[in-house]
Amino acid sequence: MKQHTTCPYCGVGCGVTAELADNRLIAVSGDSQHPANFGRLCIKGMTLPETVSADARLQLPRLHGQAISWDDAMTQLSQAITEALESHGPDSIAFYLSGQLLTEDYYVANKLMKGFLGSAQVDTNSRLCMASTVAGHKRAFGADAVPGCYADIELADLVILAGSNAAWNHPILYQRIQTARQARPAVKVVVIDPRATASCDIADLHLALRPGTDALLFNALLVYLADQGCLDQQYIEQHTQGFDETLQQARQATPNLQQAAQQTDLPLEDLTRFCEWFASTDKTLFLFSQGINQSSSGTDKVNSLINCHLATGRVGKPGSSPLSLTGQPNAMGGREVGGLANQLAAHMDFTPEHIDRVRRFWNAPNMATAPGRKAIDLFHAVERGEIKVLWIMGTNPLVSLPDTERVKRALKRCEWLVVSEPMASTDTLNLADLCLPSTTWGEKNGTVTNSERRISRQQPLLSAPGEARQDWQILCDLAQRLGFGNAFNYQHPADIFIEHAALSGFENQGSRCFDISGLSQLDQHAYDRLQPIQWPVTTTTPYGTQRLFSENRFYTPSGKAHFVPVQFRAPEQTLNDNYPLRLNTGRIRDQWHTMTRTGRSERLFQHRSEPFIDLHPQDASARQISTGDLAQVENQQGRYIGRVRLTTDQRPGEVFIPMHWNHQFSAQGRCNALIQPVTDPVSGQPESKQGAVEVRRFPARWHGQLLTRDNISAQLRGYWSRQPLAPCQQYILAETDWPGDWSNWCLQHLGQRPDGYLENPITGQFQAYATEQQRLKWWLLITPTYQPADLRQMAALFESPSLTPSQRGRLLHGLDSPQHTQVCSCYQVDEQRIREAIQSGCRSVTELGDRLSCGTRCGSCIPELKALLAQEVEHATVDLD
Ligand SMILES: Nc1nc2c(c(=O)[nH]1)N[C@H]1C(S)=C(S)[C@@H](COP(=O)(O)OP(=O)(O)OC[C@H]3O[C@@H](n4cnc5c(=O)[nH]c(N)nc54)[C@H](O)[C@@H]3O)O[C@H]1N2
Ligand SMILES: Nc1nc2c(c(=O)[nH]1)N[C@H]1C(S)=C(S)[C@@H](COP(=O)(O)OP(=O)(O)OC[C@H]3O[C@@H](n4cnc5c(=O)[nH]c(N)nc54)[C@H](O)[C@@H]3O)O[C@H]1N2
Ligand code: SF4
Ligand SMILES: [Mo]
Repeated sequence: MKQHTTCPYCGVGCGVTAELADNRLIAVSGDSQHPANFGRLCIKGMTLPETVSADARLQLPRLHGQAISWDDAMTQLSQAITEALESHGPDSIAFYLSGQLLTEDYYVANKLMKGFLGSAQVDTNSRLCMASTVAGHKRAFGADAVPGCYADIELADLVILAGSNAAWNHPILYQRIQTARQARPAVKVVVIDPRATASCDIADLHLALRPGTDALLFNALLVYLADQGCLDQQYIEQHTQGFDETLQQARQATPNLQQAAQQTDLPLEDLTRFCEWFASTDKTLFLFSQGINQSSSGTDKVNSLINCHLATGRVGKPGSSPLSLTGQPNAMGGREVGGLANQLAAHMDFTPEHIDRVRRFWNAPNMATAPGRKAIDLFHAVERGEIKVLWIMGTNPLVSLPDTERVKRALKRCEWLVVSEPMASTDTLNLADLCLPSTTWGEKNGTVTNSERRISRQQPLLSAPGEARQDWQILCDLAQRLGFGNAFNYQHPADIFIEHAALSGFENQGSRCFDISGLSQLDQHAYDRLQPIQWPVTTTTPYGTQRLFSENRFYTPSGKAHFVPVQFRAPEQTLNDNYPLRLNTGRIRDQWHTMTRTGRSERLFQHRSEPFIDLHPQDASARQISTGDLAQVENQQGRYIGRVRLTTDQRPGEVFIPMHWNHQFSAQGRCNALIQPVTDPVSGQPESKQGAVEVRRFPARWHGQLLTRDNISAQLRGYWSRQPLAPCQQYILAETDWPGDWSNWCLQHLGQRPDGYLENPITGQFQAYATEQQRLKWWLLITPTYQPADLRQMAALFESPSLTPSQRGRLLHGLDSPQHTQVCSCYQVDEQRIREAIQSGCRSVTELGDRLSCGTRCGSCIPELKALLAQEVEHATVDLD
């Protein structure tokens, strides 16, 4: 059976065709009809079947570690909420939600809190993600509305990627840019990012600016546009306000390009070229993401780039717009239902008029009347003990919020920490008092909205494991118990969606941009068959709306767009003698956030299998660190340990670490241990990309590689990182002191002395294994220096029902081939094979694909293939396929 649904990962929002049999997801492919991806999927989408099995799922509610019934769980929760309400008032209860909930879940949570419990203490992980763009849009357009659409990619002559590594994080959109550029070679691509990322592969110009200086760059562009007479004067006069002050402000700090080049650390020539291209290209599409948003001046950065678009009249025109790339699959849906603490619902605010309107629509007994706390402040209130019941849904804040130790203190302090989560073990869930098993992708039924305002259906494909429930149902159950049953009597997600659609049109009359009242008449049948559609959807635009503001009417009081004067501010986390390195954090190609789902796929670990530290060779040699060493990144608040990779892709003085690793997969791999909780004053978004740190070599005395049948993370000390292999778990270990007796060490840490071992006192190597009823239990290799090996063949011995003598011999003597970085995850082709193929004559990505298949499926590894070609072949003629 085939079923159309939507990918649960990034904000591209690709359509997925799922193939099912016997309640199993057999295969997925790209939905050729879906306008986001037209049949393509990236590696994360393609590996969905590897991540949906019922093992590792939370199947029953748990209270303080004990399984309990749903009835007991919800009774206890409703009592706790009632008590908190009575003793401490509504602001002692809080929800922390997620851009990965479906719109229907989100709507119900927001309605319950803001309309019925009477508190606006609801915030979401979108605060860490899109809050600066939301605030920037509202300041410029009067509404949080994305003017452009994906079809602009094929129309644009200049595509700018600012603070976005789309090649890895929005791969299908990146491929659309790549294809457009092949079709029309005149198309130019500019990447603005302190690092040279995979996205630079198709860049005609890479501006490796000093971190945090984007607003200076865009201010300089504005001044340039004015000085060169490249403004759209008519547009500025008729459709905008605030231009003169804005230009004046920009000019004050950045009077000319020479100065700007100095301030941003860019070659004047490159900066000038960028300004010339922008000035002379009408069809300019400006894509931006977390390098812009996650900053203590994120909202200003957003407005400074929108200012340049307003100054040239390039908003909502074909091929010409600012277009924010949203991260999570339903970041947009959350904004539509008002999931942020400073929003109401359906793009309404906390004004008396809007509060009253929502109150009447919901028939709400306890409307919240003022905005609640934004995420960072909310967790600080939790730390102070002001929040008695905190309910976290669909996010893992112990990993993703800045200042991990402080978040941990807060979570431990909270009297009633409730976490709804599909997985059995996550860093946050493991601190919860009450764990509620939720469904997840594949079981959920509802809608998500992607970066271009397109609403798509996620369909239920599989039955929920154990007693997992839909998030909206859990919320409605609570609402019933609190006496609000009538307002939460939904039978199906369609009922919720229709109410949400009706609210968007309620007393709207064109006053609010978000209007999907055209969908408020759907019945369940039509909802189930809803085709992807872009909002607004009204009676006059029943088929949706591709671009916004094409008619130059904005949602500000004057109807005009606002220029926002921007004064540059440097990052708040300042470098000093103790912490002289700038810490950048972000994503890798094959993992999704805190790895709760992608971390279940063996394949997705082959590209990067350990927490790592990208370091410039100059910084490394100054600290006597070599490639492959373990190192610790540290500052006054925390520590991160990872494997060093030397790279000149970033400037000296800058360090990059991934955001993904956490205590389920490593000893000290949580990057947010190092980020201070400083935020943008307008949006409240944390400055996640500009930490201040020092790096030191981790003084390992020995290195271990361990395969075990069980997850034994809790028993390990020192450095460890874990990755799943099909039949077992693989650990990489390191410690700073040498144990006297390895056999004892095994007993202590692995629960059993070896059945067989081999120790070489000269080299210091120790190799051992243990069995349980003839089956392999664990295998261990200790070496004084780290020699990574591909252990997949050794791991296969876990499948042997009874180890033969020759297998036992292999366990002590054999070692698989050295480990090489996997480049193509689809066809599992590693770096070594690719280098060999190049050495034996392959000269292009196509030839590599013909020989090894690499790069021929999802295409995400093509930038890496090209980089290897360039490294291996001097003056290689590399195809741009
Ligand atoms: N593979 C994968 N894809 C994902 C996700 C994932 O976890 N894994 N997550 C999704 C989510 S929720 C999001 S929000 C998006 C994020 O997508 P992106 O924004 O592309 O992701 P990041 O890697 O966090 O950051 C992008 C770039 O910002 C750069 N940067 C750092 N500081 C600055 C600066 O001061 N100025 C500029 N111009 N750039 C800077 C970094 O070097 C980095 O390359 O990805 C989505 N897609
Ligand atoms: N330093 C640094 N920190 C960052 C970032 C960065 O670039 N640098 N990026 C930030 C950004 S942009 C983002 S979006 C966040 C992401 O950070 P998080 O939101 O914390 O990360 P996820 O791993 O996506 O967490 C989602 C959780 O919800 C669970 N889940 C999945 N499906 C469902 C469901 O249907 N219902 C429920 N109830 N739960 C579900 C998952 O198993 C997982 O535990 O991280 C932010 N933090
Ligand atoms: S690009 Fe994003 S939405 Fe599309 S398949 Fe990949 S992760 Fe899923
Ligand atoms: Mo995000």
